[in-house]
Amino acid sequence: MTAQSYKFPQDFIWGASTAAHQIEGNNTNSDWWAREYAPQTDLKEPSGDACDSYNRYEEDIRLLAQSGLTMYRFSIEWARIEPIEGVYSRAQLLHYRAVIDTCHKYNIEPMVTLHHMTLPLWFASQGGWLRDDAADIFSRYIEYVKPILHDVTWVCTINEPNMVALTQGGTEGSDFAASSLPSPDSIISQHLVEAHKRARDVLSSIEGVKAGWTIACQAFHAIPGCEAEMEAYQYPREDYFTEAAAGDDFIGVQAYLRTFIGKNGPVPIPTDAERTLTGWEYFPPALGIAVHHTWEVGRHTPIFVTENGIATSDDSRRIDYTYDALAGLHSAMNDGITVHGYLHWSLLDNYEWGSYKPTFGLIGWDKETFERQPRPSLGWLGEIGQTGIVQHPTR
Ligand code: IFM
Repeated sequence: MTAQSYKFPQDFIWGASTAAHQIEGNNTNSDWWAREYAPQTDLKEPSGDACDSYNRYEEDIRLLAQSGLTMYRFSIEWARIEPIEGVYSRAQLLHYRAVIDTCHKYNIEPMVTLHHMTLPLWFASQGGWLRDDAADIFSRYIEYVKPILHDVTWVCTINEPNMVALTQGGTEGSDFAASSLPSPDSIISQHLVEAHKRARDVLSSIEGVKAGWTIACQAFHAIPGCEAEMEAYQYPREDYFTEAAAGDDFIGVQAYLRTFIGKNGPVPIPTDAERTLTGWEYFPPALGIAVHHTWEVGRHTPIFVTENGIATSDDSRRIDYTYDALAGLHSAMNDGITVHGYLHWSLLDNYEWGSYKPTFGLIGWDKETFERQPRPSLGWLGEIGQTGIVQHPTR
């Protein structure tokens, strides 16, 4: 039996995502760096040089372009731009402008994230998102960055605000989400929504810009009879943030896994279920489910899949997972949902918040030399980027 192939619209955008702290290396003025190198750190390993993408970004963008993909989502690191409160680095700003220019040089459309998990250490030490003036401080940073975004269309204000609120401002570790999610801090949640709206206002003066934020979607399922418990669990951890994004230019959906909710909250993953290297259940339909849910809760705001992927040491499993996830996405679009594009997490094996073991990359790299090692999944996805046709190589 041959597997089905799926044709996506001509103007559908295909690409891959990364985030600064997870690939650049030496993000020394951030809260994460301080946590990683604290004497009693709770993390398995520090980020160190990461994959040195701070210096090697051109090679990374070139590999992405050569594969056939046409969009690169990366983040600007606030801790580099404003290492001390009120002290801005012109050189760092120009570094990120060079990354945008490099995207254009290779005909790659950039999608720029302004905040992806890590904070400047000074801001985090003063309470971070708990501060009453957090939105003022964040919008001041965006005012500074705005001039380099003059020809960028797609901008994400804050990555996974729901995870930031759950982790009291960004203390997620690599085992996170393998079990139950902590309770979100409601003050942080409110301040994040305020910061997002203020950021959108600042960005709105850029002609043609499309701004949104990107939400970690869990594909929640209720155990029969526990629908009310599921709603109570899901609302502050996800839907609150999706509702706040209704009417934006787009909502970023980031989906990897599903979570069952019973009478007492999340139900453990069955012991015989296949797990990925993050400990999450292998569940590709999560993407289609999350897209449907976000479309409803976000009151039909257009969607962009800004992250989806799998941590695995078996690249053929990455293709299996992505093929099945894309089948769900295709079906959601056939149901009338507007989706602009799909960005795979991740372009490169990345620092997965405390560990390098969960490998998400379409590209691996040598730990000693940083030599890039593109995997077959990069070529496979790149071809989809060119043809819009999703086919499995062996099924
Ligand atoms: O690596 C993370 C990313 O930083 C945010 N979304 C989920 C990814 C995989 O865990």
